Amino acid sequence: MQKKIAIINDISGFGRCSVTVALPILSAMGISCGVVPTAILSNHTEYPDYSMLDFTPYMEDYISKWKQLELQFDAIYTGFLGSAKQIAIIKQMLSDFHFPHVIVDPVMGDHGIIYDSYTKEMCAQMKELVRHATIITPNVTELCVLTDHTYCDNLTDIQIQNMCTQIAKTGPKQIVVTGIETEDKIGNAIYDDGDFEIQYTKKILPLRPGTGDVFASMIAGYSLHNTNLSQATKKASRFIATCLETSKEFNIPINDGVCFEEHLSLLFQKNK
Ligand code: PXL
Repeated sequence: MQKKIAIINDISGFGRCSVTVALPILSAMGISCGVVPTAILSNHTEYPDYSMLDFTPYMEDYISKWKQLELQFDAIYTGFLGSAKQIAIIKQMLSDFHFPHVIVDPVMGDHGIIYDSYTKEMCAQMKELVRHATIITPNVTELCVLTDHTYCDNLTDIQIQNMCTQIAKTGPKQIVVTGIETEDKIGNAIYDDGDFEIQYTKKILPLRPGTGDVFASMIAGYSLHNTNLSQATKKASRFIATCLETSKEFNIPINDGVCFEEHLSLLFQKNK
């Protein structure tokens, strides 16, 4: 049976992030996708300028139609949120529908810096949403926000494990912490219901916006294919490494994100 996922994320018109990443990746993985937009932007916020329409006022009506249609999903996957009220709307959606898998990518910032459009209130609300998740995929910056730690780019393995344990006590039993940087390697920490490991791979520079969206989309997809979290993380980071090599080879500007289109066939169903 084909699996179905509800993607709650922004539409950034340009720059390969959020919905323009999640839709192709999850579709290639053989999953049927529905989309609830949280905001519509001309381009993502890492470019020097952007315009943004907050979709909050339309979301409740939009979701109520899905309810009327009695749509059912195997999973919900949330990413970039455009306002604090959206969290309340999404929490309501969680109780109105039954989602066996709740994947929350707590998009708030990167490299110690919170994105321009994320207020303190939104970060606080994100912590609340995370409590309802089955899987979360924070980067190190987001891990620090979620656990009330000052940002630090050289956390020890034990610190990361303790922070995961702290979050797991509040809800999500599966956590992947992305973007753990050493000089020449990049790591993902996997916390899976008490088990903990860190997988390191070669760092392929430059790092690019939208990488976290490729990663979280694949983790969402693999959770629906019942791939264990450690294997899913390995496969996602291998795929991203391949795409980053191509991005470099094609001279894709950094802000234009991860060039994944050339490699989508690697995700087709035979590989699931
Ligand atoms: O990739 C994360 C992301 C999602 N959505 C918007 C963003 C970013 C990162 O910059 O700006 C609008």
